[in-house]
Amino acid sequence: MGSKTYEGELHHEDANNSVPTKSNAVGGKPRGATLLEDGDGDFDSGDDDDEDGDGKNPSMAGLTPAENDGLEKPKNKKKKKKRGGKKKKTGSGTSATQQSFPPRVPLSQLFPDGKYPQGQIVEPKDDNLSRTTGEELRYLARGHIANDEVLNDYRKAAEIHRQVRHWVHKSVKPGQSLTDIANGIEDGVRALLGHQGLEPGDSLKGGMGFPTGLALNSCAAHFTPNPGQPDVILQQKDVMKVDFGVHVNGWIVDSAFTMTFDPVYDNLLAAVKDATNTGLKYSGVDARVSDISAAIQEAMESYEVEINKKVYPVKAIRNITGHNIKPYIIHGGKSIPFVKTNDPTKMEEGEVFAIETFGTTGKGYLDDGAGVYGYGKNPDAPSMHLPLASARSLLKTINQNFGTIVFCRRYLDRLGLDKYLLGMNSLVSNGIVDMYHPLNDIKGSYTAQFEHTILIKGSGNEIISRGDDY
Ligand SMILES: [Co+2]
Repeated sequence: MGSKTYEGELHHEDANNSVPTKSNAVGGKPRGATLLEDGDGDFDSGDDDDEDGDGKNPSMAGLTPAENDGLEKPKNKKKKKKRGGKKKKTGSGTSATQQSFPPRVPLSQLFPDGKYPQGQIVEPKDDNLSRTTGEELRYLARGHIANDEVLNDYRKAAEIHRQVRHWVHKSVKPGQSLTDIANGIEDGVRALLGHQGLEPGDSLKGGMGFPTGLALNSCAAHFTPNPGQPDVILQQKDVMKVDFGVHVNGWIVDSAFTMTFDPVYDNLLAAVKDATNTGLKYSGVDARVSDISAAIQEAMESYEVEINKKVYPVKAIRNITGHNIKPYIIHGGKSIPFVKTNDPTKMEEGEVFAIETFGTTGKGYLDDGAGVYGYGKNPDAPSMHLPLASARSLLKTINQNFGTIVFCRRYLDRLGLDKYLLGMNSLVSNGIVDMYHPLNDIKGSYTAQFEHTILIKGSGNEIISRGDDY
């Protein structure tokens, strides 16, 4: 899920310190790296010292069609894929059984020892080295007693993401409706988590990290099917960004890829994949946002793509960014643009980032589209008396089921809610809930996205959502 920057932000940031890109921690103290040789490095939740929670999240929004139809919707029945708990080479889990197709076997059954495979560990670039003393390591360990558990939760969320997207790669085809695809992804995630999220509090233990994004063509991000609106059927010529999140105890894996069914877009996808991998490579303790962004842009804009006999330079989109992630908060206040900036903000030990990039054949600037993508409770929501009973009861439902996790109308419908729009409008107008809209480049353009979640650790960053697909 991308973070939309405020309009013009990138142009004033030199003069204006209050933009989200640099919301905190300019030159923050480097903290040490922790690391154990088995790769179970401690990992600091990053919520200790800079939780200013300025909640300056860029706007997001979403929109559109679909009807909500139930939960279970296996699409193509294909033969079972064997892929029991796909393991990364370094994985320590053992799979007692295999994942089904569509995926419905809870991950805990595939990894009976409860240890989930680690992601890709990458050496930090030399110029981002952080040095840590034993003393610092002990300090971190004391400060973050739940570290191993947190890391394991994170790896579980990532493995669920990989297994569910494996099903997407194999089963999603033109002719299917976006509602069916979204429901299929969400049914898979919830089944593997073992949390259907139908009882109060259940989806706070594990659930969708944000509304499943299925953005087509010029729509770059923040589109999810909504109940009661005309459904959209995936076409052969479409470029679809599949962006979904999985959380375990609030630790959100945010990872996305682009699907196409026509090789004409291959270079567009290659540009964006390269840009995202470049961003990941430049990430690390003490890495500067400005350096990461410049490297991303250079990689992205070294490509061109020919579509319908016209050659387009691939442009990096200027007003949506990667972002850090905090527990239950998808946009933690730091932003990683895909275009050059002078932002001196650094990544810090223990932080989590969603490194995503978007490339386009359009103008490289996104506008809010019609409709709604989703809603998210503002972490700094004012507490106030709400005169409207429907707003009060809706807020209670939100607190019980989502907290500050972004959700969409389909997620409310499956809880049995209806007629909540008036209450929602009241929550939005009172600043308690933020609303997100679809983000579109110009009509006729094509946009693509790739995204991974990376844990910043001085001893070796962990691209936790890395798979053999992207
Ligand atoms: Co994201």
